[in-house]
Amino acid sequence: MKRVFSGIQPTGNIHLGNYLGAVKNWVEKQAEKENFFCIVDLHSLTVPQNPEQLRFETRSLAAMLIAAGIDPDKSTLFIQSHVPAHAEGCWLLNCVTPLGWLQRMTQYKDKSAKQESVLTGLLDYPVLMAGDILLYDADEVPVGEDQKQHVELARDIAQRFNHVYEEEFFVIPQPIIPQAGARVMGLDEPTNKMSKSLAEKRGHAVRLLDEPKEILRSFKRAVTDSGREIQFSTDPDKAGVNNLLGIYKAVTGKSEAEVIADFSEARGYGDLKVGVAQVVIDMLNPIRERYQMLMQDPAELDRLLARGAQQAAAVAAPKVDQMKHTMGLVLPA
Ligand code: AQP
Repeated sequence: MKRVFSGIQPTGNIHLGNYLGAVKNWVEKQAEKENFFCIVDLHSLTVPQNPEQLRFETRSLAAMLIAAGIDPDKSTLFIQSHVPAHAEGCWLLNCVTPLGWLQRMTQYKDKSAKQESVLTGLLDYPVLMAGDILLYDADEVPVGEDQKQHVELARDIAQRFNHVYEEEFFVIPQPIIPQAGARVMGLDEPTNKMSKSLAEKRGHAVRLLDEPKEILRSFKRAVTDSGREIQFSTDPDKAGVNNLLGIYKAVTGKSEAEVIADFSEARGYGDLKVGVAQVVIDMLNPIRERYQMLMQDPAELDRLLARGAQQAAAVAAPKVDQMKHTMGLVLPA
């Protein structure tokens, strides 16, 4: 059975992009793989956070993932900071990773350009992520398109470690990018990806906890173009329509031809927007209801997360000890 690792930050506002690009695929393949799904709270500290809010968002995300279909009996679901091997692994991998590799990362360049003072953690983000994956000897890392470069860096770091210290020490992981939903674009700006940090902006994102009325409103406001043709297209002027069709395709699992056939009677983009909103609302309704139930029992959530952390540590702690030994550190007697 292939081993899977993937993570998600507890930074609030989990949106349709996170769901279609990552979580939905985790759930669908859950029974076929050995899974480690991690709430990467240490990653979220790479930009300033409100401590109370972060604590709330961490439990809220756990509830959301379970509500979305992650079964804690089939998958190991845990909080990154509960397993100290992640922070230790990051330090050890920092000591084999050239600085230039990190400075070249697109996400670092984008995010640092938007901030006056850039935290060291933001530059180091992909090394922490590499450790997350490599500590579990994960074969596959299902992520959205935006994280592909980071998984490729994790491969490079693993290869360098294997070359410097011990051949085949780390499994070289593969990024798994979904065929549909890999890059959901902002509804207000369909040439940029839907993003958590913009999700408070009206009409940008569909958040998984949005009420049906709000979802419909967001889709009705979606930016399209002045035409009428409902077709998949790579033309940047048609990015809005393409995004709506892409969302419909990812939600329904239909082929492009079937998607277009579903809108053959549409009288214009208005019908398309309502049609897409409807499938999204139908998909999210049961998830939102389950989430609300789970949030009523925080003790049970904490219990599940503690069990997940134990299962994760049973794999990650010995691996980090092997890393230390391989790198020449003395393990405690
Ligand atoms: N727009 C997207 N389309 C498809 N997949 C996406 N992912 C993120 N945005 C999209 C995927 O969601 C998973 C969890 O990512 P994360 O927790 O690291 O989220 P993020 O990248 O912080 O989220 P945002 O929305 O991208 O936040 P900001 O505003 O900080 O840039 C990953 O697998 C990711 O690929």
